[in-house]
Amino acid sequence: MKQKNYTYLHLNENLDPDEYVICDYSVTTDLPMEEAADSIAAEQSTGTWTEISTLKSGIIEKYGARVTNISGNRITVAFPNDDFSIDVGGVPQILSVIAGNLFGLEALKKVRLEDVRFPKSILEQFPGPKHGADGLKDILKRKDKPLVGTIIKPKIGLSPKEMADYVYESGMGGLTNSKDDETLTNQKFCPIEDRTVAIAEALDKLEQQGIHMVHAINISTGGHRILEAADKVQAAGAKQIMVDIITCGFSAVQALAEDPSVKVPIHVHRTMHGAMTRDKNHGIAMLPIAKMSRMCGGDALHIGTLGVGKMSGDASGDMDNLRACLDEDVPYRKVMPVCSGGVYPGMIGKLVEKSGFTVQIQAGGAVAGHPGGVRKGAMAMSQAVDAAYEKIPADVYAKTHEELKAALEKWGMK
Ligand code: CAP
Ligand code: MG
Repeated sequence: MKQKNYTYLHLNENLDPDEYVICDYSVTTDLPMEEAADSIAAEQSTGTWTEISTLKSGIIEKYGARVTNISGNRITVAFPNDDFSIDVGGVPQILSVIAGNLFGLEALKKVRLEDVRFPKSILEQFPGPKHGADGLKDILKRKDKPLVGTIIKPKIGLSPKEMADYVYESGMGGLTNSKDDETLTNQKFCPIEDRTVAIAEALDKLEQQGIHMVHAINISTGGHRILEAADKVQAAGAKQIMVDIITCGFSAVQALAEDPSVKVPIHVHRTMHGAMTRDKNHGIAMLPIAKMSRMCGGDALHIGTLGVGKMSGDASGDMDNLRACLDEDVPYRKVMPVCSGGVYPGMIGKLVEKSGFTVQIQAGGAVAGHPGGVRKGAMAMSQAVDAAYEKIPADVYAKTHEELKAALEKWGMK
């Protein structure tokens, strides 16, 4: 009898997935779930907390969100395509619809956006990666094995020359990638142009020895300056750029990916995502973030460490993120999934067993913290990836690889 009063409930209705943006939410509430779902659909589409005289007939039918499923505390809400802006490809407005006011509704204790499925017409508005996982592999001339990289540590405080030396040593040790850390951008102690030039020289020196490596320069800055920052570092020789997608906004990545002047791959860091993703009952799961990062054109994306590293996150959620990077059902190139955060050689076997070989494995502490220094730290990481690729346990491989052995002695096996 109640159901009749729930304006937005269309349970078990079969909708054309090309006509709606379809979201799954988990909801914690003392209200009956029907009521909670109805209030979310109302708030995020045509309703508000009371009846209103301006809601003319037909508006709800055309533009109202439809709750199509309730299963325990999980609900599915479909938003008609017409609810989204005709200014094509705008993440901010999409987020305001699917992940806006609902988080603050007093009637709900918690709400989490778990997943989103976009119709073809919206997917086609976005550029997707210019290079993607395959493009990165091509640039690095590394066909089959996982990429293996480092985050230069300490995060801040090194000079351009010290960073360039670090990159050179990493390349000599066998790493394919290195990157700035998320808090390093353009500080006095390490101006971005000087750093880019110094690192480009180190990369050239490696290239002359047949070693292919890229370093991602963190250009994260205000949206009004992001393209200018990309131009500046590309002119200084950057081979890859990095953007902190949550702090800069999805649109920053999209602006870069859509601009023809940006030629180099974009490494997407997700610092601050924990504020949204960590509470399993509230916020936004990483999966929708991963999907939108790919839509906006990120070439590589941090997805977590599949349950083995230092950052919170669980294996199954991280695997969902990985699949969102590699999924072939969307009209984009694949994204290189990046596993980073407390990674050390003794855990790489387990990691790669789960991830497969299309992955970039990264370590900061475990490279700079190796007892033999950066080059040996890089060698140990690279050896651990080789061992995983050949499906040889790291401790067996370490018998003939002393750098790996030293790393296992320091940090153990996982
Ligand atoms: C890793 C890292 C990355 C985290 C972010 C750090 O360094 O540079 O920012 O991986 O985690 O500062 O912690 P270590 P996530 O290898 O020294 O841990 O990718 O999960 O957002
Ligand atoms: Mg970091």
